[in-house]
Amino acid sequence: PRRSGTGPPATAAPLRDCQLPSPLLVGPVSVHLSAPLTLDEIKRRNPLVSPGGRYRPPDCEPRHHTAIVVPYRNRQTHLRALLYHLHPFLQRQQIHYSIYIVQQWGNGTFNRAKLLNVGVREALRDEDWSCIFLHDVDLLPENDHNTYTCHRQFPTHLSVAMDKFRYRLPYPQYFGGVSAVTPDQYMKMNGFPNQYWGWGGEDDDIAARIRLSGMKIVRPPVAIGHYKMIKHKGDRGNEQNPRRFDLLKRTRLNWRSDGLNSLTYELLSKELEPLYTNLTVNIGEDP
Ligand code: UD2
Ligand code: MN
Repeated sequence: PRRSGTGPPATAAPLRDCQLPSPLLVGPVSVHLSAPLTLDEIKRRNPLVSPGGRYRPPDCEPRHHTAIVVPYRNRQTHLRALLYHLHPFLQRQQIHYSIYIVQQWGNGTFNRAKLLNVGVREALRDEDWSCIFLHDVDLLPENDHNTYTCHRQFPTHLSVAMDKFRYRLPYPQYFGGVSAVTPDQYMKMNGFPNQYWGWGGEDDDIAARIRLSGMKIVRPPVAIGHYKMIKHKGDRGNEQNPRRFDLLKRTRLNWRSDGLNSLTYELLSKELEPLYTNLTVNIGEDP
């Protein structure tokens, strides 16, 4: 019988560990972006996803437990495209997972890194995740051999080859797009900066923290880390942050005092939607 919920089964026989690699993988997939489906249709295509956007392989014991955290505001069509692609993608990888959409409340300047901090903290309240993914809403993975799991020792950067950068890494320290940390790695680097309001810089700050806390970045092969970014303009409320260069000069001085250990926010609501957990959060305003 299929176990329900996330706790250990009461009477069911233990499941065998999922095979490695997953026999369900197909490799490269073509990602088409025309006319994303409605949420109802996406749910119908993913019948085994339970409220909150949670999933566990039904007939084997998963080896990986991954929370996907998406910083978000006002990107409905991108969100639908992401859910449409990511649910089947993760199920083919036979991972136990959950998708968290961390929605910034209000019209203040957007703060991606702070939303990611909130997502990590809230996700870890739910479950002892072995891996946490930090995922832009507009990036769609194009090869399911790019597994959504963590490296034991070091943070991972997954989106190494995007169509927007002609399928190359734009610069060696680049850490934007899609990345992953274990809870231990996250604590070691004191999480992410809270002070980057507006577009840019926060991903470079995160890359610097990794180095400063004695770790390095690992990456999948370029042939596998392919992503499509849905084309978009800059959002209102997320204008380029003119202070990003000054902030980046201070990462070395600030990373120990700004981050996970200085995070404050107000969780306004948490809803278990059919395809994702929606966290609406007041993260304050650019002072
Ligand atoms: C790049 C990086 C991204 C981040 C950003 C600078 C890539 C592929 N990604 O993205 O990781 O470092 O630069 O901050 O290079 N968002 C909303 N609503 C908004 C604004 C942003 O949901 O109004 C979220 C959404 O998940 C989006 C992400 O923030 O994907 C990054 O913002 P972007 O897509 O506008 O920036 P982009 O594509 O230059
Ligand atoms: Mn983008």
